[in-house]
Amino acid sequence: MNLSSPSDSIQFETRAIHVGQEPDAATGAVITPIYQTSTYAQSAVGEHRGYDYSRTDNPTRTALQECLASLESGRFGLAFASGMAAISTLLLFFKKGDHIVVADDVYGGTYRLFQRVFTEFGMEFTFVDMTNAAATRAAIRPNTRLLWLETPTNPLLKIIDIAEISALAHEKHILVGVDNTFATPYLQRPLELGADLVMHSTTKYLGGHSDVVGGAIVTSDAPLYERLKFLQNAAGAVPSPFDCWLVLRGLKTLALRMERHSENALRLAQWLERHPQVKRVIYPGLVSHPQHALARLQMVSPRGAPLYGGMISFIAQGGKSAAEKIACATKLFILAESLGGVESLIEVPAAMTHMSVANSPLAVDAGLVRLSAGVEHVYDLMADLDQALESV
Ligand code: P1T
Repeated sequence: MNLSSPSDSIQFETRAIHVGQEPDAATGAVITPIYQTSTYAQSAVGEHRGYDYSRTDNPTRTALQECLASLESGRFGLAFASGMAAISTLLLFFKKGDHIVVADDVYGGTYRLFQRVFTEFGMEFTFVDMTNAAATRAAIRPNTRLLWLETPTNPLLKIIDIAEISALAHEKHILVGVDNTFATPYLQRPLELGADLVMHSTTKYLGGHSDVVGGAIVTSDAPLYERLKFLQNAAGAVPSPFDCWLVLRGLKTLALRMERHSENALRLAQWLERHPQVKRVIYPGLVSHPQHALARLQMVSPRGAPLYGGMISFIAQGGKSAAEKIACATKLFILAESLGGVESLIEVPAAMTHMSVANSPLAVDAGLVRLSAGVEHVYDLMADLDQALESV
């Protein structure tokens, strides 16, 4: 059975466990081995079995790339050493004078890479509220080559209409890239909605256990893939075989975890919205979220149910000092950067993950608290947040 084509009739959960992961041909090992090798024996000069050097290709990485491509309904996957390595490699596809329109709420490291590294090479970036299609259209210039967005965005959880943005970009032959880290392909498949490429920090939900740093790009555009594959090898920001194996292991339970992350987050968000110490809760699954109607349509699991993911942001009564006190007072929610692991995390973006947008138009409210709802029992998570909120 060839499981590597996205058109296969087998379902998402099954593909997560089997695509690219046939039992090992040499030994029958059910789990893809960690091919911890830098190089491969050649039978004659230039004659090998598809692998000549592990920066170029490695069988554990191949398995991961095929599985990721299938889950994102794409033809080609590429794995990288981190989410930032994936974005950096993508930016090498462009050149001096090219213009990129970026959503005005993105991970702080993405903003830093664009504004403080690639502008130095003569590339231009405009940040715009992509929930507004007219504003996005107005930001496009003759030299615009890419529209780049996250949805839900980090950390404000805005929902951007991928189909609408893709349609307006394609009128002008501009590529659309979606950082699908927060939603994961279990909740949202941007390529099916018209995007040209999908990117992930596999560090987050795809790995799922806070024990690996990685990144990925998936596309169905063959020329784009060929160039990115060339750049993956040329620039060399590749993941280790062990790191690929950890992400592969995470993928097997992605569907189960995303169901529970989403269930816990929705219940926590609804509960927080009624809490007297909380001023405002931002969660796409709440009816009060400005793009809730869009989220209901765009964030749909392969089982057909809207699911809104595990990320919640809220503003506490009492602003910055209250936010920092709450983040230090939780016991189960661990105060840490990152997200998407089975354990719940809490952080204050303005002082942590989004320090690099301080004093920019993208600056985040200092009173904003971001939660990554894990898969613990929701009552324990509520009790923990309650005691932290009450302590302020
Ligand atoms: O950390 P790394 O694997 O390099 O991925 C960067 C990245 C890219 N895109 C999004 C949407 C992200 O959230 C991240 C990393 N974010 C955090 C570490 C964080 O706590 O938000």
